[in-house]
Amino acid sequence: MNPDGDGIGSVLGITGLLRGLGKKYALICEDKPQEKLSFLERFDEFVVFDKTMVGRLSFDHAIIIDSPFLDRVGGPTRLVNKGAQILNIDHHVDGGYFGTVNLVVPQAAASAQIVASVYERMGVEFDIASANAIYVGLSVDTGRFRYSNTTEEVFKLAARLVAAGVKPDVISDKLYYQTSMENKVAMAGVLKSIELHFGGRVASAFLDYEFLSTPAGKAVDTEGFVNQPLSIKGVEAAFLIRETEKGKTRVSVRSRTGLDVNKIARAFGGGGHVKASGCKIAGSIPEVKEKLLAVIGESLNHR
Ligand SMILES: [Mn+2]
Repeated sequence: MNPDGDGIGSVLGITGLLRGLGKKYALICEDKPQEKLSFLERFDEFVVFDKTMVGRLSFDHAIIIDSPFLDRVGGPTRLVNKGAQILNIDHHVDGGYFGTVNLVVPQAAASAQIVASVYERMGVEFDIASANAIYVGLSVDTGRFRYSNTTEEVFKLAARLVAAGVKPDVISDKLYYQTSMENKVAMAGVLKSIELHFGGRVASAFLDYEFLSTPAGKAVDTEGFVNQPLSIKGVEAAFLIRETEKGKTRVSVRSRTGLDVNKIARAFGGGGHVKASGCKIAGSIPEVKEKLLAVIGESLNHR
């Protein structure tokens, strides 16, 4: 569901291995992959799940990448036969270890890093399509090589990918510097909505249904918007509320001091990473904001 650049990059990243081994495969996800990733080779191989596939397609082997729980995969799990072998590749902190084999490495910066390690273990060279895809996963999940997960290992892998032919300037441009006018309008709305709480330690922002239901609102990719409230001096944690339907919201929560936002998202049935998590909360924007601030306030008090 809603695969990000690491999810898509990792899946495309492993196709080079599968091809090399002469395997037949299909790339299936619940939601349409982000258009901005369409520059990646083999992107067109992705198919979006639909119910008519059930019974028509079935698999005895599945590789599920960058998803902490089987629930997060959605419809495609219905194509996996009972007793099938599942390889679970992931780096989420509290993964469900739902695979027959679990290649779950919470210390990894990105699932793409784990995919790359499979190449290395098998002694297989990266083909350029897979190298580009793995680089995308690495770049997206390290916040453009900026977060604290940007380790020596990450740079060493990036260097190997560049040696394999990846052009960092080209990829950065495609990923981050080809936004739409709608994106700028939405960003303006986010900036206008920013509020500070708890003496400036927490910042909130939102996009309401009135905007998100317009054609411009529907077209916009809000990934990274939460970094706007987060990047204010003194702010330890920030959240962005997106009212996707009347009375229903999707929330992104971020921290830059180690305040565990995974715990905060989990309080609402969501989850993710210590510094980056998400959840869905029912209610109007003011209600959701109040609920979140109550839980965040608790966490701040316990520090
Ligand atoms: Mn990831």
